[in-house]
Amino acid sequence: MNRSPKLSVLAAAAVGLLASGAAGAAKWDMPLAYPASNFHSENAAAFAACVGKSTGGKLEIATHPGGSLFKGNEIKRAVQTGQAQIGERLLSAHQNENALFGIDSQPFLATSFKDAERLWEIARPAMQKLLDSQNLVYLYSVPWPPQGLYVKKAVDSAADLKGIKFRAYNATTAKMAELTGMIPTQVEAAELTQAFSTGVVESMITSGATGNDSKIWEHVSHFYTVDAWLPRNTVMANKAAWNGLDEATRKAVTDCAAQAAKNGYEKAVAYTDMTLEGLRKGGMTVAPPSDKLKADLQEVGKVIIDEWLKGAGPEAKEVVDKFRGN
Ligand code: PCA
Repeated sequence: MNRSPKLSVLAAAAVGLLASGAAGAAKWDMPLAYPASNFHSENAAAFAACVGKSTGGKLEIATHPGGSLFKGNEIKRAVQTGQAQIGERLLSAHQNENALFGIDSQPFLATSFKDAERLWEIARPAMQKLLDSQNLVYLYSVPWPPQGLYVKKAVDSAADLKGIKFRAYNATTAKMAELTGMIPTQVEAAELTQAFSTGVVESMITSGATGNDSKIWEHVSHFYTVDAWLPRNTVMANKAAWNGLDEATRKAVTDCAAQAAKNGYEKAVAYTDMTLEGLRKGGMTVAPPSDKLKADLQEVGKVIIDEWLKGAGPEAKEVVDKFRGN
């Protein structure tokens, strides 16, 4: 009761020391938006294990898959503000903050794994700088398999899509829906099953992996391998949390991150055919789009990318020019 202010300051300092561990051990929370069994989440768990092991427990990272700690659309802000020290996010969903975040989701710009990697390598310095300006430290990034179209019936052209309720996950998917006469609603992957079961949405553009994650064959019948783009999940840390690590720990994290980028890429490639097979096993028709459907989507895609470029800053334009070899 009579504790002098000086003593309570000392006590608080002692508590602070205990919380961060006398030997400087730290515990980080890593929110993930996708289910534990998803390859990105498995990869993140392996990354966390790698960090724990190579730092001898000096930094322990606890992953929280399925949007259990923060929902997909909350993760970036949570890491920026330090509510979580590290997290994984589909950055293209933040294109409204800066056009550069949408670079990986421009229709038919990079449609193969190789091109998606090349595009990302070109974009990376600008992306790292942008994240840094937002209090975020870039650690690694992994592509999703190519994006295709899920529908409840056979479709031969964009005209067949008119009036369909469509699940969007970023600006490009929403715009694609609008321009083909569909009605877009933003839905996080964790809420997909519910959105399809309640009829809130009936179609989407995403990977075979996400279709498998949500047993989508219970709701739709066709998957067209449009290969529209390969969006990415990016793992980033809060800058203050990062600066609080000693040099050796940072090196361990960076090394584990490089390994995770490599492993994640390989998993994404392997999951492409595996998950399409999963859709077939679920009873779905998996087929390439008709020439007409592909041409229609490419036409719409051109409108989207041209508009995006108009609103983009010089960095994004430079990346695209370099990628296109201009
Ligand atoms: N799955 C994520 C983004 C892209 C993908 O393949 C999703 O549908 O939310």
